[in-house]
Amino acid sequence: MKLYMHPGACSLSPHIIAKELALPVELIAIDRNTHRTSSGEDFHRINRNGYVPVLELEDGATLTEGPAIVQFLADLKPEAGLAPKAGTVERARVQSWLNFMTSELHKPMVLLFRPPYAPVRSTLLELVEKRLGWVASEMVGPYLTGDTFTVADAYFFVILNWSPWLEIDLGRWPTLKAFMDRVGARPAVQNALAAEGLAPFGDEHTFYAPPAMVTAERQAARS
Ligand SMILES: N[C@@H](CCC(=O)N[C@@H](CS)C(=O)NCC(=O)O)C(=O)O
Repeated sequence: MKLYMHPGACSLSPHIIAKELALPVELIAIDRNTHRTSSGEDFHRINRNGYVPVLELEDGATLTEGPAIVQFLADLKPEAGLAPKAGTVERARVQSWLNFMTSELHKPMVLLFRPPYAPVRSTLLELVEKRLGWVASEMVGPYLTGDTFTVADAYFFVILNWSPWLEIDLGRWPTLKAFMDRVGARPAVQNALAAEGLAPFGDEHTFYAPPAMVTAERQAARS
């Protein structure tokens, strides 16, 4: 299988799940400026929406939309328990979290990265922080649905990892900071981060960024 991705973007979520399941996945990085692969292939021919992640199966079929991709991967090895059996209330709870992540957090956070949305930045930020506060108040176990790590946790980890760039202080919610550290300590997560060339940064090594950004941050801290 091939995973079309940008380092550290939402495509890191299915990448983490592939590592958790020890599924061989070839990473195909898309140039953010040219929208091409390193071999020059036009990414819009693979996903006409132009965004990652895209999972390409062995027969050439493609799957888009992160929440669908992670469930597809988890169902390849149900014994790993990354997604409960389809049709159960437990599975619906995981899907509920995936849907919450994609619509209530991922989308407004992506807009916060885009200059045209600068005029509504404070409104978007307020909404995102309200939603984060709600998740923090809902979490009673180490993971979103309780004691078991699921595909929804990988997605949440990736989204939370964007906090420093959006100037969201995760320290406001110790539960979420502890969640980041807990998920970041998983060997499969570390493998996926390393494979994307992402290194820990900041005093507490909670977040991960490409080396160029880490170097810039260290230089800024020294000056
Ligand atoms: N609805 C899509 C959204 C994917 C998405 O927002 N991808 C971003 C990276 S996190 C992207 O590729 N942006 C580049 C672009 O839109 O050109 C999903 O959940 O998979």
